[in-house]
Amino acid sequence: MDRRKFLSRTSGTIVGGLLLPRLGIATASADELPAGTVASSALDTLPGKRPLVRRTFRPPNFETPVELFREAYTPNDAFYVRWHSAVPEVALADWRLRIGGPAVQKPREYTHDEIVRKFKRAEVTAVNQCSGNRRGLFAPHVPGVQWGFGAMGNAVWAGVRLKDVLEDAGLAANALEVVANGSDAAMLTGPDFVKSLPMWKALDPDTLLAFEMNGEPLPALNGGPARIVAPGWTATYWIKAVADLTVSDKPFDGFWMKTAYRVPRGMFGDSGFQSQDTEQNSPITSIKVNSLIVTPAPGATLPAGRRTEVMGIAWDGGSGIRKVEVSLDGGASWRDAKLGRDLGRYSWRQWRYDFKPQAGPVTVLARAVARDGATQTEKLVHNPAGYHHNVVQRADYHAA
Ligand SMILES: Nc1nc2c(c(=O)[nH]1)N[C@H]1C(S)=C(S)[C@@H](COP(=O)(O)O)O[C@H]1N2
Ligand SMILES: [Mo]
Repeated sequence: MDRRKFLSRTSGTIVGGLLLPRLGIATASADELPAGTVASSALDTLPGKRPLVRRTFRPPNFETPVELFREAYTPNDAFYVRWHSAVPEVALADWRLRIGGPAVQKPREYTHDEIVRKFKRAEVTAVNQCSGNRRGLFAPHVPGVQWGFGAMGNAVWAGVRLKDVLEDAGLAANALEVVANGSDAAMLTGPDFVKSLPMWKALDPDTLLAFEMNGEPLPALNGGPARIVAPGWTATYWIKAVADLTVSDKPFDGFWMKTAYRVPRGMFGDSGFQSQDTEQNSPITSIKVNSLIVTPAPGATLPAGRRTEVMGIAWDGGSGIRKVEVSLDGGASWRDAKLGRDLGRYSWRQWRYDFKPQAGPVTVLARAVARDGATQTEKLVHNPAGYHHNVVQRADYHAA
């Protein structure tokens, strides 16, 4: 796959709301745009951001240029942006979090001050990756935002445990899901963006109500004043500008749960989200093990006969990275790359591989193996909404 060709390509017009009836999975609706919105891949700026790769302007969908993944933590001003709606702007002083619903004993409302005074600070380093990252690489093409490699980033998220806040409001024995809603309103063309989490994930001590990203207040574009951080799960669950939590005793059946963000049942293993599984499909949940070759950029000229270092990153849905293997002979033999510092099981991990290329074409393959034994796929596992692209990475160079 030639990344330069991909990045310079202009994606087409997105068709809205295509539904595959057999599986009951919405495709374009899953990570989509209203019909008629024109996608483009120009570098462009958003307030407070350095130039990012623009996929759509309204709503703002911008990805991080791959070379920025050289950094262990993705800087806030380079972090990708994905909205289904206009971006809400809420001042921290005006922000409130309402908790209620049929499975809450003491429905109530918190200010930011109350939350930080009452609950212990908590922090997690985690990859935030859009479910549709790399969708633009799918062949055959699938509708939706035509993301390249940059709908992801790694950051230190800080705030309080979602568990502490939920337990303070009193959970009833029949609590099944926590439904999170942000203060963004629905676009004219689509339903309000609302997502639910199973209780076990909402109560996981690593799941946060976060106010900070890399030591700074969350930028509004990335969900300030507060967002859900569900480490290991794709970013669709990381509700931004969160305003409302409903603890429910029934499976939440809003469009973005029931119809969108789904994969054929069993194609990617157990979802871990039983109350949302149907016979045909499951919600997309945890991130699949993956890697990325960051430098040198594909297409670069390498110095023949001299030491060259390939650098990349690898991550998964929270088991951690066991090893990254590199092949220089088309997959006939593999050698371990050197892993960088372990920044935590939800973080990505840097890796490096040294070699002396011989003059001529050079192809580098990279594949990560997670601690749970999972590895990347050799061929794309095609699915209607374009999720979980974790094909073994390939970069083509020329040595001279
Ligand atoms: N309120 C709200 N939260 C949201 C969304 C949204 O449209 N509205 N999009 C979700 C999706 S699909 C993704 S990929 C992430 C993107 O997070 P980021 O913009 O901080 O990179 O936010 C998630 N949280
Ligand atoms: Mo997403």
